[in-house]
Amino acid sequence: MIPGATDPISRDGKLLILAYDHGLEHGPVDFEAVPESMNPEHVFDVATHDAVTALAVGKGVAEAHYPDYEDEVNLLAKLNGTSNLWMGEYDSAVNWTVDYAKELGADAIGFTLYGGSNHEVEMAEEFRDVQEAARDEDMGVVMWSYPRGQGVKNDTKPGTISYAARLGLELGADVAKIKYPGDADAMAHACEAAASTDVVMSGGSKASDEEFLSTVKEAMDAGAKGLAVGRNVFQRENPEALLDGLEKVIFEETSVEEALAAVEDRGTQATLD
Ligand code: FBP
Repeated sequence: MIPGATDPISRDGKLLILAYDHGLEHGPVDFEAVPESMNPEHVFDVATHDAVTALAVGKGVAEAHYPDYEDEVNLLAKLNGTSNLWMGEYDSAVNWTVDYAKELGADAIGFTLYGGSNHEVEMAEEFRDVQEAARDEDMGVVMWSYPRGQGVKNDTKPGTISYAARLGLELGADVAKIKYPGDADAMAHACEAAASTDVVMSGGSKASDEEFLSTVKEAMDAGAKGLAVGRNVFQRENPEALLDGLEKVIFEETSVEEALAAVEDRGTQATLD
């Protein structure tokens, strides 16, 4: 990590990245819960919430929609990604270059690395090119560090998640986005393993407000610098309410109870409106 690299996508050194690359990674099925989330404009609007420090999207969505939001939203260009329509060892296509992301107004770049895949070597070499190009442009680098594939038996085992966090440091990411390893001690170990690379927790499938905010709180207390979340925000009818709660826990370091009260307040307000 180089000093200041995450400044354009963080607030007080903390990050809340809204991820919206699911249309590519999972397909439109992820938008069924809240049909308006199929339209990128809906999610760009959500990303204007004060709590969101960057929106992570792929090339096509950025090209079509970022020009309308460049004054209000920080862009994290997710450079590689692939559908789940094919079968085989984990891999991901590099769909756009750092230069093109910069041209579209990106503030930082994101890249998935599947450590443990039979394609890890090629992916790490692709990451090298992207990371060095990002350094030339003074852009921060966020690694989606997801150990997966033939070499990995359990991708949320504490030792595996700590290794994922460490890969972020070793390969030159400013931020390593990792899955929550199940408990606070394991998360603290992963944050230690990442050393000077910031760690953010990956959101996962939709959970209740209380469950999700409690896990985020645990991760923050264990040393995480924030969150990169998709479904837990855009699969909610009132995503702004949960973002109010996340803002409390992440940036104001409040208790979960206080964060839940903020979620409820916004819900009540929506009912009155
Ligand atoms: P979620 O918060 O919805 O889990 O999003 C985080 C993310 O990394 C997305 O950027 C990506 O599309 C998705 O998870 C990948 O999920 P999976 O674990 O199925 O590969």
